Amino acid sequence: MQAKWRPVWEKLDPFKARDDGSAERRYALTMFPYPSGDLHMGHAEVFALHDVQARYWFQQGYDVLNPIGWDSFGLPAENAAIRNNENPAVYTYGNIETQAESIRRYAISFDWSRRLATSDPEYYKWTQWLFLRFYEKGLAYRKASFVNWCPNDQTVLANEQVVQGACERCGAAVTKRELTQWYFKVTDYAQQLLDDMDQLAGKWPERVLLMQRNWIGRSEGAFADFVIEGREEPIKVFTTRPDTLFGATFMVVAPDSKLADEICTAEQRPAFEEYLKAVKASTEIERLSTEREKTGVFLGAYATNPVNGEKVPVWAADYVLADYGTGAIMAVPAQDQRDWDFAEKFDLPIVRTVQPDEGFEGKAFTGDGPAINSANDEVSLNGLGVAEAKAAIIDWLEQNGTGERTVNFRLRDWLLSRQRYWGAPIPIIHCPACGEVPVPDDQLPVELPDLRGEDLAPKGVSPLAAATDWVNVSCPKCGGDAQRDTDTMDTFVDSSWYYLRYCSPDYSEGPFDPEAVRRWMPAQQYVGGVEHAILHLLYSRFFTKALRDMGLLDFDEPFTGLLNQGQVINNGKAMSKSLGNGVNLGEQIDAFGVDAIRLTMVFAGPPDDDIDWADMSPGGSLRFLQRAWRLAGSVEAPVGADPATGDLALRKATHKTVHEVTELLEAMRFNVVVARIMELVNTTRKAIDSGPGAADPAVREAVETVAILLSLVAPYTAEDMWENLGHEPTVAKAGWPTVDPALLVEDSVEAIVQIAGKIKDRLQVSPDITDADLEAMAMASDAVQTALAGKTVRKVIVRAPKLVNIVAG
Ligand code: ANZ
Ligand code: ZN
Repeated sequence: MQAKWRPVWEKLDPFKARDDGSAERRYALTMFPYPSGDLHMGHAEVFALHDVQARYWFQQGYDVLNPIGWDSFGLPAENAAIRNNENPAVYTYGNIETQAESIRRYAISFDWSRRLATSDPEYYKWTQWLFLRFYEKGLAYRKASFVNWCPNDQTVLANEQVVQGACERCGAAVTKRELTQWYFKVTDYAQQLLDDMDQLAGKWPERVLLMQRNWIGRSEGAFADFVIEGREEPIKVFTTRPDTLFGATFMVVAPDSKLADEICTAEQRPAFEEYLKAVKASTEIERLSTEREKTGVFLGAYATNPVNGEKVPVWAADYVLADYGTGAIMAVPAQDQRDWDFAEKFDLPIVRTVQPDEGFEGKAFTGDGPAINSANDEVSLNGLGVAEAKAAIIDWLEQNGTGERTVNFRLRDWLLSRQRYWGAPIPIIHCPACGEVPVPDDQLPVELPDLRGEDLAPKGVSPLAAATDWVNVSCPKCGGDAQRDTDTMDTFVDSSWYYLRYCSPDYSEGPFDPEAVRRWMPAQQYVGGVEHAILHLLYSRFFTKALRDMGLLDFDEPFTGLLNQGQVINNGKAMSKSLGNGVNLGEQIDAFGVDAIRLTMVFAGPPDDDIDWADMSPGGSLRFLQRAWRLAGSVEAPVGADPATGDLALRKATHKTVHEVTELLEAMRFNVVVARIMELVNTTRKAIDSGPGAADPAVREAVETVAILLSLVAPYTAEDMWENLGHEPTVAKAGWPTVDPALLVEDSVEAIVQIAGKIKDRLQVSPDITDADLEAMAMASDAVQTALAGKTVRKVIVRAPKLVNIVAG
């Protein structure tokens, strides 16, 4: 069937977006693959689910944009290139061809004319162009800071790419390095990223919204100023509990902050330096762990608590992070367990300022309660609950000029520099005279020089730095000797805007044609893995908002629908090389065919559940498809036979199926859709073999319906059925069957007969039975007669067609 239909479809090209205003538009987007080898079972699942939605929209007559491309920059290609002594393009484009062929075979309804790859110079030209627009707006900037460093991949990592202290890609323990790097100012959009989630409520999975909310991590609180002897600037701390200020008995600053280095006294310096070394070797996860024994050093300095004038010692300890809040905290051991542990260990004072509940036996008390020990000459919090006490003390701080109300976010700026080769070069030139100079737009793209093999090996600086011919350029501003930036962009930059490029992939005046984007965006459906719940989706949302503020887009959110498919696992475990439990997609397709694999994926369960391949039966799927296919060969009624003259029961079954399947598709209950198609196949087979027979026009109607519904999941089988039914290809555009509401009326409904509130019988009755007829039927029931034996009927209450209640005694 594959050999037969592929050329036919390729010629018809039925899935090309028309974009001509002839129908309402829909944008069906699926996360584009990374070209590492051939397609795998995970791709097969996500594409199968995505295609149910896309093909449903095609059948409904929408003008659907369903594009495909490749997220083709990144480390695996570079590592393969080092191994094979070649340029990463060889691996990348080889795999893209392999995957493209597999996707075509898998018959996903993509519009191939829009195909793109982020490593194409025509694509990354615009990635660089976008970077420059961000740069002009101050949304891309360089700063020196301690960054996550993967010692194995020899590159920095974004916070998002550090999973439990390890490199997301290779699993090596991540350490810290001080480097000057490029950042995107995502934090400027923290509040909007949070607020606009209201637009996604009910359209995105709740857990994804929750993950984003937590990642953004909004905290309301205050800054408070602690003055240090001999230092003009006070130390600002960020606290979510300003009400506990009277209990702040010491301060802690992040050991790896400038502040710690600056205020440490000469006497304490050796101990501090020693401590700092140990801190740098530990991960953020370790540092924030509450389990771990607290460590720290006294910096030799004292600060003044602004509310009570007490002198409190300033310590450095690794549980305070340099890049959160101000990198310094006021420690309140009585109300914060971390501070309590620290105070106990180093023998620092503890003063309760919130009265714990009766019988409280813990250490730090974090609950609500009346403030105690919290008054100075001007303000008293005593007796106030936490919320009122916060408000009162912030007012006082603001009046005194020693603090202010503020909001803090956990979200940090996006570190985008990578010291690797296979990415979009950062289009900046460093000139000794002019500083950072953007590459002029008309010189884009800054193309990668042709490096290969050992040239690409990780060295801790970008491999591009060694390509001196490429690096050394004249400054676009002054013409003097200057050097290109040698870092490349995080590949998440590439994938933050590809969905916009799809709208006009050949546009040469900019990254996208604003008119085309206006026509297609936002995408109503985005299908992909939950592993992108934070990074990719947050970055794409940030890009959308930033581009909107530059006047390039006119919407707030790029994806108004989101479906996260589950994982395909095997024997209860994620497939992996080390477990040897991988399942080869190509072999599965060879054994069972594309349709059976697709059907198995869709039928396995709700789309967001994991699929354990060990429990699946692609052979069973194949047998079902053969059963469905045989129906088409059985039909004897001619094309165009009027179904109205056909068997009523079968017609009702057909129309009810379409009605239910439509609702199920809208609710994305794709597995139940398959179950309903299976039922209709069985009903139709019965009608042929032992009902009205193959010549009945209702049979043709039923089988044509099966073919159309099945086309969403099993395109080859459906196309073959369609041909056997006497139609021209393609069934994919046959049109969604219309439901005759008259045929949805049930033949009979169930009426319940009760005596003294107890059910005695159930009757199948016409939905429009009269009260009198229903009462007569109830009284004639054997079960009712038996139950009434020897009793007198006092009253009969009838609610046709559902209920008869008999009172007897
Ligand atoms: C005093 C205090 C008393 C605090 C109390 C909490 C409870 P979230 O909610 O996550 O924003 N903090 C501030 N900056 C920090 C840093 N750089 N590293 C580690 N901890 C830091 O947490 C804010 C709270 O975390 C702040 O409020 C501060 O401790 C601490 F009973 O200030 B709190
Ligand atoms: Zn210059």
